[in-house]
Amino acid sequence: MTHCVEGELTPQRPAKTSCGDVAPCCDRNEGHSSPRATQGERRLACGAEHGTGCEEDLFFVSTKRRRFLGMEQLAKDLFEIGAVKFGTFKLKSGITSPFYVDLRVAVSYPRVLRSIAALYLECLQDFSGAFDVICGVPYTALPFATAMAVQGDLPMVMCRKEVKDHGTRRVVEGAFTQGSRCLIIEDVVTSGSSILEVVGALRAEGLKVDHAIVLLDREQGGCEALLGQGIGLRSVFRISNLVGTLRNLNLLEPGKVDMILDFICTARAASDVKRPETNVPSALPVAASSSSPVRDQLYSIAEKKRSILCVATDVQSTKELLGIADAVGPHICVLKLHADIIQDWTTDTSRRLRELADKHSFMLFEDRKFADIGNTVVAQFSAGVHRISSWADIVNAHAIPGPGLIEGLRHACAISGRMIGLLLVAQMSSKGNLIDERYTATCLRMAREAFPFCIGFIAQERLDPTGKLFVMAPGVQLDSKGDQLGQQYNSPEYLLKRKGVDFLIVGRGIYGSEEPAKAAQMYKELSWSVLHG
Ligand code: 5IU
Repeated sequence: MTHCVEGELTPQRPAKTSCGDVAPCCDRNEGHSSPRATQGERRLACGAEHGTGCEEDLFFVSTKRRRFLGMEQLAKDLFEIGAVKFGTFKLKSGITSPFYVDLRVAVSYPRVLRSIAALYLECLQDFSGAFDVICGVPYTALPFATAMAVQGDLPMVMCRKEVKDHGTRRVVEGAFTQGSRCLIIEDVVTSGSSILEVVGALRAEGLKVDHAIVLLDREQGGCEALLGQGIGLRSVFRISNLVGTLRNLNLLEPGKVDMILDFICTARAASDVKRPETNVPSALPVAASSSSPVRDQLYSIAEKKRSILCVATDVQSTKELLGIADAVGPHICVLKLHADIIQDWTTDTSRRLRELADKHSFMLFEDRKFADIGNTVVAQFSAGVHRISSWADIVNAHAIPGPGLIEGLRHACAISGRMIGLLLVAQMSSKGNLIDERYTATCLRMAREAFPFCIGFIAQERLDPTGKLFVMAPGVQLDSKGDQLGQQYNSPEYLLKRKGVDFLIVGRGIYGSEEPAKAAQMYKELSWSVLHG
């Protein structure tokens, strides 16, 4: 599995030596690496063994702490040597940015260079794969990769930017064999294009490349672009967490921090949200194992039943609900409901609904749209008449209360012992709704941070270019443009082909029709053929 992650959150235990000692690949007390890995251990400490003893847990905690301290010190150093500046800067693209990053100056500060190498080496421990060589992206990352190679005792290759017109005319210098697994080292990622250039050259020479580490991710879509090309990116810092660290160190005023975060969000919205309306490929092909069991189950059902259809059942009695569920069951991958509309809801309703979900193989989506503080949603999710966490497979929430809400739901989900996926409401179908592009972009950021618990969005267009976070779109009907209360309908073709959504939610178009089963079959076949025809 490859995904975009940052350094401090998921430290792994270090590799063990052959005699069983814990042997960190970096000497963290010094903040730099110890060249303990031998030739034979050159899997770069990626195959870390996980013990169960409590000493190891203590080690785990202190590893995390050491990494955090290393990052804090480096953030301070980068600020002090002027590698990261805040003010008003005109970028090459013409955009005015409130921050500027130029890591080239780091080569003049051996201690900073050592810290950079040590933090890259720390990141290595988070990979589950193995690497034979590393390769720095020219030019700024070359000294970084070299320092890392020396500190970590890692073989390196170099990829030329320009090929000489004399001599060997080699593009990749150094010792490697066909199929050697290469890890890319980069200083800063914006769009990901520099990394992709090097990946192309390395792959053309027969090296296998599927991971990169970057010191700083500017959070402008590079991570997703790389993922789209099969490159998993790990970053030591993302710009938002570098800025947060500097604020915590009192090196940045809160007002400036807000301005910078606004800039990051707006720039990301421009790269993520404003896409051309034509030829947006649907994400269904991105069905490979995603590390989210709920997402994987949904995609597996969708593929098996050849259905991307979710039926919304806004009916008021258990009898109607179960009747529709049984009728449309064979044609859908998800049944969406509002339990609070059902007048005679009992635990028997949820039990029988689950039986139908299992019988026809569809998932249950409670459209509860949680929107309160974390503490309250925990209770709304798991207690009360509906006890949603005991039967739902998917729930949704508004992002407006902030990450505490997501944490609360995740916590309640863990307590329930069931696998439940969350969708954030990032856009609405109703006329005059108050959601704007910035809010949507913030939802995207929150969802990425909450993956794999958060698996996607309720929205009207594709938001995550990689398709990992999918979109279910409500407001779908063939025969109507809307209702009297602001609902707006689009056709399956428009939403799937032009807007790149992944699943369609159809309510009255199906449960309001004379023959819901027939209508469901029609929407199922139509949407599947739009997608694959
Ligand atoms: N729904 C919307 N639009 C939204 C959101 C949810 O229609 O923006 I968020 C829900 C409401 C209803 C279903 O349960 O999706 C759509 O039903 P109709 O197809 O009957 O309009």
